[in-house]
Amino acid sequence: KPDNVRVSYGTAGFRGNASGMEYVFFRMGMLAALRSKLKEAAIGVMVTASHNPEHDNGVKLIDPQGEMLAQSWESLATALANAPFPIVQEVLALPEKIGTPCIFLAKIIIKNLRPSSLSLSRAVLDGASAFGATCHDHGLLTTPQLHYILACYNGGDIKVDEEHYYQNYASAFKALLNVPVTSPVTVDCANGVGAAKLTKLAERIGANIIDIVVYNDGQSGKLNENCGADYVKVQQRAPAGLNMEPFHRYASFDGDADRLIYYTLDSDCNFILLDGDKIAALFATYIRDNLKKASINLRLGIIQTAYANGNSTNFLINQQNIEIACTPTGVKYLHEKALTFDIGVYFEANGHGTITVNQECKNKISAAAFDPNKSAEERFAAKKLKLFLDIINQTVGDAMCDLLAVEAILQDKNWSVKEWYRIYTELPNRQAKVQVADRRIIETGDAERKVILPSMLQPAIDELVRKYPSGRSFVRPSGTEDVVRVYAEANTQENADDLAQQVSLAVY
Ligand code: NG1
Ligand code: ZN
Repeated sequence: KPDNVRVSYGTAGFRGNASGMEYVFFRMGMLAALRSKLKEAAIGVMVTASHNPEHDNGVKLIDPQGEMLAQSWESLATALANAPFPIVQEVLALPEKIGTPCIFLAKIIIKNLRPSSLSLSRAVLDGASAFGATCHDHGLLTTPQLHYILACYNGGDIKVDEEHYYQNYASAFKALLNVPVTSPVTVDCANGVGAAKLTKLAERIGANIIDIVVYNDGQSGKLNENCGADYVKVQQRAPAGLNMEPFHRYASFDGDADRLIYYTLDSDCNFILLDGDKIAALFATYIRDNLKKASINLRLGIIQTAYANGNSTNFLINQQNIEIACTPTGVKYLHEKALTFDIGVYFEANGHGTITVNQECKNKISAAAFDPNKSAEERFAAKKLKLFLDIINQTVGDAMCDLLAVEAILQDKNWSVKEWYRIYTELPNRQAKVQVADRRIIETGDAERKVILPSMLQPAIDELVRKYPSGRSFVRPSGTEDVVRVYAEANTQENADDLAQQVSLAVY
């Protein structure tokens, strides 16, 4: 462990340049073993740096039901990762000292990808084994597959494997669709793990039901380089080399397949993005409409972050009358908030999101599908809703499941991508990043929409924002990169770009 380096468990665990990070992974193996012991359940360890470049890597822990690591343990993870070596040695000697055999009731599940992943996964396994944990290495998986497998395992299905995932979602999708999807969807898999996995899922569903064309399958291109959901969202352009035709459906995953973005061209060949906000709007309105048709009264909410486009928020509140909540960036916050609704639809604008439904509500919907006191139309809507919710991976945002869900809704509504993107028009926006000496001096409040410290920064941003019609801007320190992120939106692209640049200068 280098003496002068401090790492912290951020938005998505530990992440950074892979070289010299073994000690962090080893210690996270130790921590996973401890947590497994405490919870008397399997804990997941995901080795990935998602959409970051190939030379980066990262590690995050997954709690027993497939949820993110409890926030109270994040500071323990940070403390252990930064502890001086002798302390770690003492902790390692703990089992002998307390005289208990290192028997763990659960397993640690590992996944790996990048060139560095093999040795870093090894470090996790070593750390966990040093505490006597029994480890199950599941090899390559997408992040959401690991969440799913872990939740099933702890639910009692100890034989669960990857194939189980495909069978479950392929059959759920086929049960929902009454006729095949008529036109193909092309999916850029960011040269990541999603390519092989999506190919398998598509095979299980069958090309006669849906034609999924995999692009960027990792055979020639580099992971996340000029492709993938983050590239498409931030650059607002198609992955390099993709030949697009107007109104065809294109989608991008990120490197570990937990983000999904759609896009297309209009008749003038303008690039049209359908991001996480638009997916959330599609899901939420579909659920709301079917709840209404089935005469089921449940509390539906959408959870967004400050990155949600202002017009998506307007559309949902003012035109659709759907309840909205806003949380800080990071799926753990969105997920937690979603659980406070009967049905929660949460999405980050970058395409990471899912739907949560509590069991009682699921039962209510299932019961309505067979309720003799309801009309045939009501029962039909309830059944459709139940089948729709079956194709959602409730543990975490899952690009493959979300793709199937979008495809199913479009098919059911007989919509092309055109009707979908026209539900509202996005305000032009721009994301930028600024390198500063220490990004941690920036503190934010109000779900990251306001800067608290340094105190002069927010008044400066307010003054800049006032100059632009429909202007909005905020800044926050990234939890995964050593940068401050800047977001701006305004009435025109030029103004949004300009505002982002002015605010970047104010940060600098
Ligand atoms: P940071 O680096 O904290 O902005 C990014 C994303 C998050 C989340 C994490 C985890 C944006 C603006 N930020 O976090 O939403 O997805 O990565 O991958 O997209
Ligand atoms: Zn990801």
